[in-house]
Parts: sequence; C-alpha cells; structure tokens
Amino acid sequence: MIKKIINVIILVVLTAHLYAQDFKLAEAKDIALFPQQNEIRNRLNLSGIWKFKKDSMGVGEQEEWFNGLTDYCSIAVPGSWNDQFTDSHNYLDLAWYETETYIPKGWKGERIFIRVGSANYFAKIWINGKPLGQHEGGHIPFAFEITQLLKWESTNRITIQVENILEPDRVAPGNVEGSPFSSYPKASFDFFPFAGLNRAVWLYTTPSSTSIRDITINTDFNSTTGSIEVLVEKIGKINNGTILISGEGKKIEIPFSFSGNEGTAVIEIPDVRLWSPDDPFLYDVLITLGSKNKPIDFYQLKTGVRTIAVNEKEILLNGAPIYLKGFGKHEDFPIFGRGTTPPVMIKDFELMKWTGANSFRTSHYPYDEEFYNMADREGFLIIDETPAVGLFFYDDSTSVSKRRAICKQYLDELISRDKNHPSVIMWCVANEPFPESLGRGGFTGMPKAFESDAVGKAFLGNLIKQVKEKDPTRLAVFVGVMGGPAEWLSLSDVICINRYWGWYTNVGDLPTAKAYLGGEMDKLYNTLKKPVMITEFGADAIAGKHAVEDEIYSEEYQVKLIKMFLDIADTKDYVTGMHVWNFADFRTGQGLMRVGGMNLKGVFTQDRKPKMAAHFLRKRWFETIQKISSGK
Ligand code: GCB
Repeated sequence: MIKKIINVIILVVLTAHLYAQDFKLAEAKDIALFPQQNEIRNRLNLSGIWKFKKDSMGVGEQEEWFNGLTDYCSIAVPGSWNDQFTDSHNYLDLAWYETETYIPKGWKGERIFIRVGSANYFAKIWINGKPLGQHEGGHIPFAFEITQLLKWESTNRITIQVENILEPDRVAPGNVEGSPFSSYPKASFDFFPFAGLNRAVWLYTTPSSTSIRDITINTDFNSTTGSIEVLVEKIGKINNGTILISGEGKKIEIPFSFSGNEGTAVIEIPDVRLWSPDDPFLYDVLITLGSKNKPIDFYQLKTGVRTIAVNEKEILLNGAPIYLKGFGKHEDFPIFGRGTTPPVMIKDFELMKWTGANSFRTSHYPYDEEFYNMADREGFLIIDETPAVGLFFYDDSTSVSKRRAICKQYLDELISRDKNHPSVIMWCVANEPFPESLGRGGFTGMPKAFESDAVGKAFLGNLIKQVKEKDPTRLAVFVGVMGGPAEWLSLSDVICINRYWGWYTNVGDLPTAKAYLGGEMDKLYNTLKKPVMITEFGADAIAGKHAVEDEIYSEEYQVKLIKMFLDIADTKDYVTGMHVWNFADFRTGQGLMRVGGMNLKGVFTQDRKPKMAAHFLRKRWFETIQKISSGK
C-alpha cells in the first residue's frame, strides 16, 4: 500500500514538473534606467489596443492561453480594466492580455528587454508561448531580457496574465477581517483596487555585450561651487567613459575609468545654479561608455543640484528652511481608473501651481515616471511613497514575514527607479501601519496578538534602515495613523501624521477638534523633538452642497476645517509642512461612508473642478508667499 502511495506521489511530482513553467523573478536593477531613444539605444512603446480575456475559473494556464487568446475582447493599454467594460467594475481575478509586434530589423545584435510600467497586482509574462518572468506589486515597473525568445521576420506574441486578488498577506493588504475600511470590493485601504496594465509596456534595447547598467547621481554644493557625483555601473569589458555636464552655456566634460564594474566621477560646477521650487534648474548629464570617437553606449539624464536635510524644527533645502504646502494625491480618473492619463497629469500640475502648492505625496503608491520628470521640471517636492498602506503586524508570523519581504522588494525597486530625481526629497516606507491597540479597536476576529507594537516598531525600523543604507542623501519617513504609537514615530526623520480631528472624531464640532489638535501636536513635538508635518487633514464635501452653520459634507465646512488646521500649524514653529487630503475626489470601494463609492475630500472634484476649498487655498498659500517675499 505504502509503495503504491509513494509511486502515485512520484508520478504527480514528475507530471507537475513536466508542466511546471519556469518564471524568473524581476531584478530591481533592471528598472533603474528608463528606456531611452538615442543614437545607440532604441525603444518601442506598445500602448494601444490589446486583446483581453477574463479567466474567472483559472483555466488559462492549463488550456495554454499563452499560445494565443481566443474569444477575446479589446482593451486599451494603459488603463485599468475595471471601467472599460460594462460588467467588470468589481472583477479582480485573473485576466489575460495579448499583443503582437514585429521587432525592427535594426535591433538585430542588440539585447532586447520588455518593461511593464505597472501590472496590478501580480503578473506573469510569456513571449511566443514561452514563460519569461513574474512580478508581485502593482505600482512599480519590472523588466526582463527577451532577446533569446524573439523571432525575426514575423510577429512576436506577448502575453501577460494579471490578477489583483485581495489578500491579507499582500501589500497593500486586502480582505483583512474587520478592517476599518470595509468596502466592496474588500480592499482594506481607502481607494479602489484598480486592476490591469495601468502604465505603458515598452520594448527597448541595450548594446549587446557592453552597456551601462545603472547610474546614481548625488549632488552637493559649497558656497558657489556645486558638485555632481556620478556613479556608473556597467556590464562587459570596457575600462573607460566620459561624463559631460551641460547647462547655463557651460559644458564640463571629464573622463573616468572603472574599477571592476563601477566607475565614479565628481564634477565641480563653478557658479552653480541650485535647484529649488523657485528655480527648478536642471543640468544635462550625458554618460558615454568607451571613447568619444568610438562610443559603445550612451545614457542621458537631467539633474538638479540640491541638498536636503533636517534640523530639530525644519526641513532644509539647500541649507535653508522650506515649508511644504500641497496635497496627498491619487492616480485616479473616470474610465481610466489608475491608468496613465498624460493630459490629467499636466492639468494636475497646473492646478497645484494655481493653488500655490510646492509639494505632494505619491499616496499610497509610486506614480507613473512622468510625474517625477514633471516635478523635476516644475519645481515640486515629492514625498515618494511605497505601496505599503494599512500594514499590520499581529496576524500569523508567516503573513508578517511575507509582507516584510514584499516591502523590502518595493523599497529596492522604488529607490532604483526614482533615486535620480531632484524632486524626490523623502522616501515614505509606509502609510498608516496599524498598531495592535488600534487594530483591536478597529478590527475584530484577529488571532490574539503578541507584542505587536514591538514587532511593528522593528518592522518599520528595518524599512527605514534599508532606505538609509541605500540612499543616505534623502529623508526617510513613515506616515502615522491617528492614535498610533508615538514611539514608532521616533523612527521617522520628520514626524508625519494624518489627523482627522473635526471629521472622524468630534465630527461637526470644530472648537473641540481645535483644542485636541493643538495639544496633541505640542505633545508630539515635545516628546520627539523633530519637525512635524501633517500629511493628511481634510473633510468630505459634496460639490455644490452649502450650509450657513457648520455642517459636514458642505463646501463651507471643508474650508473651515482646512483653515482651522492651517491656522493652528501657523502658530507652531516646529511645523514644517501641511498637506491637504486630498487634491481631488477619488474612487473607493463601496461602503456606507463613501457616498457613490467616492472619497469626497478632494478640493477639486474628480474631473478637476475647484470646490470652495481650492479657492481658499489659492488665496491662503499665495498670501504666505507674498508675506515671505516681502519679509513680513
Ligand atoms: C487616511 C488614509 C487615506 C484615507 C483617508 C480618509 O488616514 O491614509 O488613505 O483616504 O484617511 O479620507 O479617510
């Protein structure tokens, strides 16, 4: 009998092995350099209409859908799938995307890669029916080399399977029993879990045997001389290169050589023009591998020379205090869902400038790369946040470890992707992690907890440490939930807190809310002696609803609450920034607190029309600018 069972097991294992497909894991380094078109490198944007098929029974792999989809429909890429159809708003299960493309003849002999900008949440890729790679995490790109899998002189089939199943051991955690954000679908966070290929898919090349793999730029200045340190990592046998910095009519070129695969050069810039929101000046940096008359690879980027630091009460940009005025945002627009919408992005920057804002937080996940390029050019300061929203640490240790590993991966990927943007001044490792004490109040049915606050502190502490090791030139923070432990906040370079006095507590009662807010802020500062920033405060307002007296959901109440927070902040010299929640109304799951499946705390509506609060902020923030420039 035992022998029979063993034989069956062997047979099952062998069969599984025969059909098991091997998917590589993505490497953070491969997303460091955005695909670039220059004299040497090529790229092809695969945006457009793709084939699409839902797989609610999970039979696609067994039925080998990667060999060509049948009975499919059309879908736009980029764009979340949820609102492109009439029956898929809440669909988060498996779905398949397919497109076909020729590879240009001129790419022969090059290394060819695929880069997926965002596949939310878990993706697997096949090229011409062959398994390629997989990636977990929906808001960060991933890339794989595909050279060996391609065909020439005929089309190549690219198949991507995506699913967005909400699970407590994923990040952001979903479907958490008793979560305060109980909605349908069961996201345990307060925004809609838009699924699919939300950003562009690119093919791109690098030179075959020798190429630039990674570039890290750090800047500094001393009096009027700036310095740009460029660290280049290469692949292949080459020992030298050059760096050319240009800007303001100056051109400074210096040769450098490699030791192993790394080469560094520091370029000094006399009479440097520093980068800041008032003058977002960018220098061009061109890195060439090989000699000037025989270049092997090029990569060009832009950098701003600036420093960022903190003292006990302030954030210092280029050594001078800077006050952050702005918003927490979302990537969210009707029909597109979380899909990239360039005109909306341009409009958002226009509107942020119109209000007098100088900064924003990429709540609650990294945004499309273009946001960062735009912020570099327009002079916005970014708090760059990972997708770690709503973490908790008191379920089983396997789930905690799984979330820890994903958070670590996200941070590696995020820093790899965004480290060369002058606009990024802080890495935010998590938004509103829940301590057990709050979880017990808010959640029910959780296994009995064990030292959750210590576990939570160690978890967050490790993430902050990881960030500091990888990038000591920027600030590292996490954003604390109302009622969360002050001892966790001691980990953060800036005490970032979300506060909803007058909304979730003391609703409608602003005088009481005001007393609590002021007292709490003083206590936090006096305990921690670090600059404080309120990263979220606000009230829902239904555009067009008005009231004479304090009445929630009215535009007047939203203005009054925002004004109350700003007034108090102005009386505290340790407050270093105030970000209103939210820039625009955004889609959430359906729940009793979310009228029409929307969070209405935007100062603009979802289609970017100003509420009274937007006009109020414009007046208020421009007055501050005038006061500062007139020295009052
Ligand atoms: C928060 C969360 C944010 C929510 C917001 C709200 O604290 O960080 O994701 O949308 O509150 O409006 O409830």
